[in-house]
Parts: sequence; C-alpha cells; structure tokens
Amino acid sequence: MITQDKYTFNRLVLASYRLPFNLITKDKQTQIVQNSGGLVSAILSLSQKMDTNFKQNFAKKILWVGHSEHTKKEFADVDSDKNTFDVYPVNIDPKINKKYYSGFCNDMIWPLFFFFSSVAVMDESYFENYIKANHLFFDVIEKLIQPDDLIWVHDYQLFLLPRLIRKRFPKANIGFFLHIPFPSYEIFRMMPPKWRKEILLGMLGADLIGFHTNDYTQHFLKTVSRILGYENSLRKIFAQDNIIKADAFPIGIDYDQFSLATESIEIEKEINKLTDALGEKKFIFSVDRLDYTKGILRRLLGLEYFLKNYPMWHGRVIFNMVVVPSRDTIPRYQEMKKEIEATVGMINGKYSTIGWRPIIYQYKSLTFNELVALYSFSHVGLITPLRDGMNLVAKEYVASQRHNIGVLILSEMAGAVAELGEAIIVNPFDKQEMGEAIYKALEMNDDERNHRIFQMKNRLKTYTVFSWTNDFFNQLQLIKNEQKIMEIKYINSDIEKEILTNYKHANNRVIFLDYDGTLVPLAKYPELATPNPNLIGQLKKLSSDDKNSIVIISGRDQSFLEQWFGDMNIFIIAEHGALIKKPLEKWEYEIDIDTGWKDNVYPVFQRYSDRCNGSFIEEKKASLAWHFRNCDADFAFVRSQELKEELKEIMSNELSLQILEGNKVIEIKKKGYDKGFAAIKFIDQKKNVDYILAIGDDKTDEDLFKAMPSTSYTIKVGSSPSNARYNLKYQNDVLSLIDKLIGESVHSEMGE
Ligand code: GDG
Repeated sequence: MITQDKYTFNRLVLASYRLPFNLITKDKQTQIVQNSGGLVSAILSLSQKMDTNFKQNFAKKILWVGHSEHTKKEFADVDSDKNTFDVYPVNIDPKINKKYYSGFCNDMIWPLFFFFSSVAVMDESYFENYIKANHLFFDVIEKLIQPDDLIWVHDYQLFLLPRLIRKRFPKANIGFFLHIPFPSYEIFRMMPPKWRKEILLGMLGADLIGFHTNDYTQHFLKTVSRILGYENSLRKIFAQDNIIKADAFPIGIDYDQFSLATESIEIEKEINKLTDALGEKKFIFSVDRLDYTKGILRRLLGLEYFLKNYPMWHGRVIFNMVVVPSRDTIPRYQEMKKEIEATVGMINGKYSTIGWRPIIYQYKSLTFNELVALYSFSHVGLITPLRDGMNLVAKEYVASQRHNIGVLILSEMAGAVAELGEAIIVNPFDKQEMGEAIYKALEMNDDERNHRIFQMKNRLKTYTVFSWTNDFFNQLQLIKNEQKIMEIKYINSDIEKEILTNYKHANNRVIFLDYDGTLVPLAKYPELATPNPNLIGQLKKLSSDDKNSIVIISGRDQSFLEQWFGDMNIFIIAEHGALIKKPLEKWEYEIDIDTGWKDNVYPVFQRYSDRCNGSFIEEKKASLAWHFRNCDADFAFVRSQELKEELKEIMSNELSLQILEGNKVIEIKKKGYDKGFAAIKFIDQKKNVDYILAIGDDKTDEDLFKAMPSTSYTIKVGSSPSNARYNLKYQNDVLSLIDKLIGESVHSEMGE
C-alpha cells in the first residue's frame, strides 16, 4: 500500500487531448455527456473523489485543460457538478485538428506505437500541425499556471507540451504519463529524425515520465540513450541540464466503484433482465472501442475455432460482443467495422439454429450500469487485444465479479497481464489457443474460478487509481527534491562570485582543465575535436597572468596536445598523468614506461574491434584504449563487459596493469598513476598554491576531484552525480567561466 504523503504542490492541473465531458444539444437542451476511453475513466474517478483521497494535499478543484469546440462559459452554464474541477477548453481550428489529431496522432503515432508500423502515415504537414496544436494547449496553460502547481500532462497527443512549459517556466512541476505502449527503439526510429528528437525532448521537459509497464520504460530509456545520447542509472536520465525520472506506474481502477455497484438495486435489475433473456446459457462477454489494436477480428476467429471443435457447447453458450463507436469517420476504422460485421454474419450463418445464435453483436455505448451488469453476469470475459498499454476493461471485469464466477481470458499483449496472472493467458494471434481457452474457461470448476478471481481482486484492491496517482505524485516529489539538491551544486551567481573573488585575491593559482567534453564538445572521433581560435585565444590570455599555472590534464596522447598547446605558456599532463610538459620545455615521463604488456593486450583489443562495428583502438605511449562511442550502444556495452572479463584474466598474470573506464572507452595502463595522482604531484612541486580550480566531465576526472584539497573549486560538467563540489550544466558554460576569470585577471592587473 502506498502511503499518502504531503506534497509541496498546491493545485493539480491536468492536460489531456480530450476533456472528460462534451456538450451535446438535443431538442434545444444542452447536456453534458461523458466521453469514452480509458484515460477519461481513470482521471474522472480521481477528480470525483479528490476530496476524500487527497484531502490534505491539493486545493480542492482540479483544473482540466483539454480540447473542445465549446467555450469555458458554455461549460460553466451546464456544469451540474461545479465542485469537482474547472475546465479550460482548448479551441483548435478544425483544419489543424484534422491533421493534428486524426493525422499525426491517430494515423501516425497510434499505429507506430502499437507496433503496426506498416500502416503509420508519415506526412510532414501532420507534424507541423502537431506542433501548432501543442502550442495551443500551452497558450491556455501559460495563462493559468501558478508557482506551486503540479501540471500533469497525459498521453501521446501532447508529447511536446512538457518542454514548452519547461522553457517558459523552468521551475514548474511537470509530470507526463503515456497511456499507450512505448515501442522498441527499432520501431521508434522509423520516424524522421527531426520528429523523433522533438518528441523525446518534448517528453523530457517533464520531471517524471510514467509508463504502464517496465518494458515500455526500458524501451524509452534505451531510445533516449540511443537518439539523444543521455545516460541513465536507476531510471534517472541525466540530461544536460536536469535529472529526469522515468518509471512504470501501472494504472489502477476505482475498485470500489465497480465492486459496490454490483450490490446496487439498479444493477440487480439489469442482471435479472439478462437472466430472463438467457436462462441457463453460459455467457461470454467482450467490450472494446472500435480499434484494430483490440484484436476484435482475431477474437472472432478464436470463437469460430471453439464452435468448430467443441460442438457439445452449441446451443449452450452465447457470446456478446459489444463494440463501442470510436474514430469511425476514419476509412480504416470503417473498413474494419464492415469486416467485423461480415465475420459475425459468417459465424452466425454457419452455426445458428432456429432457437440459438452464437454471437450477439452490438455496436453501441453502454451505460455504466449496463456495463457492470454484463461484467458481473458473464461467465467468461474475453479480452484479447493485439497490443494494449494497460487495458482497464480486464481490471474492471475482475472487480465486478460479485460471486466470483467469471473467468478472465486475457491477451498476453495487454499491459494488465503483469498484474492479472491468474487469468487464462492467451496469444491473441493464435486462434487455436483462444478457442481452447474458451473451452477451458467454460469447463472450469467453481473452486478454481473463485480462487483465481479472489487473487486478482486482492491485487486490484490494493493498487487502485488513487494509489496510482499517489505513487506518481510521490515520485514526482522525490525527483523534485533530488533536483533541488542538485540545484545547490549548480554554479549560481553567488557561487560564481565566490570563485571569482577568491581567484582575484589569490597569488599562486593552479587551474586544471580537462580537454574533451570540457574545453571542446565531445566528437565522434577524437581527431575531430580540435580547439577553435577562440579557445586558443582564451587560454593564451588566461596563461598570460603570472599568477596562473594553467594545466591541461587529459587522457589524450602527447602528440595531439603538443600540436595544439605545445608552444603556449601552459603545462600539459597527457595520458592521465603518464607524461608532463612544462611550458616551452620537453616532455618528461612521470612513470617508468614499460610497454611489454601491450603485445599481449593489443591482439585482444583487435579482436574486439573486429567484433564490434564502429569501435577502434587508440595506441598511446603508456596505454591502449578501445573506443566504442560510435557503436550500437547496447551491443558495445555487452562487448565492453566481455572485454573487461578477458582483460582481467590477462591482468592476473600482469599484476601491474589497471583498467580505466572513461566515457565510452576502456583503457588499459600501468597502475600507480591517474589524473588525481598527477595533479597532487604538480601542486606539491609548485608549493604555496593558494587557489585551485579543477574542471572536467569524464569518469576519469573523478580521480582528480577526489584528490583535490577540500578548499579547491572542483567542477563537473553535466548533471550527473560526481565527487566534484559543483556542477556546470553545459560545456559552453566552462568557456564563459574562463572569460570571467580572464576579466578578473585584467582588473587586478589594472589595480582595481
Ligand atoms: C487507453 C489505452 C489504457 C468502454 N466502453 C464503454 C465504457 N468504456 C470504458 C471502460 C474502460 C475504458 O472505457 C476503456 O479503457 P481501456 O483501458 O480498456 O482502453 P483505451 O480506451 O484504449 O485506453 C489503454 C488506458 O488508456 C488507460 O491508461 O489502459 O491501454 O489504450 O474504463 O469501462 N464505459 C461505459 N460504456 C461503454 O460503452 N460506461
């Protein structure tokens, strides 16, 4: 059970494509009607019971931003239950909406994310309108947002919205939840590069990103790492300027709403009607929105297999298939509807008798009472989507089992399967398995039915829609707290002032600067990361101050560093401390260079280069490095682990060797020196150093940060955790800091 904590959020602002209600005018009377769909069902329960479930936490009313053709005033005029939430309609021009919603959302993302990639339509104008529509949502939110609001953005129609909010309100509390599956990287990458990057960056505008299952979360983390290059650890993504959490939050239902409803008089009446109509016949039930992901046609084939192979059940069982109208203005959906109806006709034509028809097909919406009565009355719930984010129908079916007689047959492709393991699990593409599952369900004894439903009920009771929400909000609060701790480490104007003031007053300063990722951005190949004239100019100016010793401390080899910095008034420490060069002097070895070991290691590195496309070996004076920055990340990771294992074996004979892990590089070198060791030695030789600044971005810079005296200013570039005292978000920030140091040098020279 998730305990409810006190959040620091004040109001809850929801943003979803659809508002939960629509206004419909009939006989000159305007009525408010509920929209169908999983998201609406879930959030509506939440808003209705906000008062009892989130009493101490939020301001009473939820604010709900969603698309509608109606105005705020029109809603206010007919809203009979004004206490639950305030609606903020987003009006979208029908032309934009067509390309945005019917186009990009339902013709592109929907099929692609449900793994029906062959039917995804990639039209540039769809994406342009997707951007426009997300901006329209932002325009409404911009006007209502307050500092402590929690803005919870829902689903694939609003991928870009979190980032739009973040840009304008950097400190906003933003959650994002995806109700549909997140596809594997291979599917996601089918989108044009610009779209896929925008979508990921859009989502990463949130502080917390939720999915229904662990699989979808993993797909997302991998996709972010492959497309944007952001690393993650324990589901925290280290973007350049923020830490974002991605995790699984399987949506729950309002269990009591269904369970208690089965005891109501209204539902008793509905059940009586069904009993009168069906007598002793067993009853199989399914309900889905009209959609190709729901597996309706395949289900019919499973039923046909059952009818063909188990004739003893003819006349004794009825299958009620309710299809709820949805998106039926889209040609693909219209065709599917026709096909469903033809298949129902075919099966009924083949197996009906004068007194019995196996399938009762209905194309309509049900009232809540009708729905619960059908759930509760049926002996089998046949829920077999080809793919589903979660599938709430399956959960509602279980919660509505008053006498625990129903057997749930559930597709292994539904997210819900993780929590409903006592169902009969089927592959929806396998008609034989489905047919046999129907037979098994109908023949199952009461004890087993009871036991299975009982187990599933217990789970659903515990993790309801309210626990789901609470879990999400708790996690959002935790990541916000973590960001705040990180915020203290980011260099702000006060910290910067201290760094500059102490610099100004110091007389014997040492400034250690890592090269790749610190002075220049990381590049695909090391030789491409060369310093530009501006950087060279900056380093010249900084090193012209007599009080400064500037040290470039890098894993790079001697020749590269010599080429660019050899003629400057700069100290160079190459190969993590193996070699050092004082300004205008010759290189000196800091260690005893014995490279006999390379003969054993090189062939191993060579083998891994051959086995891992895109990787390459860099041979330095005192070390060998295997780079895998340009490889398939997962594959290279596996290979790098294998390589490490193999190297360990070699090292058991060569005890003086050490593995150094850098950013997408594995290096092997002699033990006994690293950047920290080299830097300490440098400081000791200098004597009377009264100011130390050390900046780096790489794992190997951690040795440097750890070794420095606590009064030093150690700075890590990027947002990941580090031994450094402070963090700078971007590599470019290092250059700005250098400019400011130069400014201080100039002022002190002028005696200011
Ligand atoms: C999306 C994801 C995910 C349906 N027909 C009627 C009716 N409903 C209600 C059900 C249920 C909801 O609609 C359908 O939810 P699902 O989860 O089964 O499916 P999607 O609409 O595709 O929902 C899905 C969900 O979002 C939540 O995150 O689980 O994977 O695709 O609550 O009861 N309700 C009434 N009459 C109907 O005719 N009253």
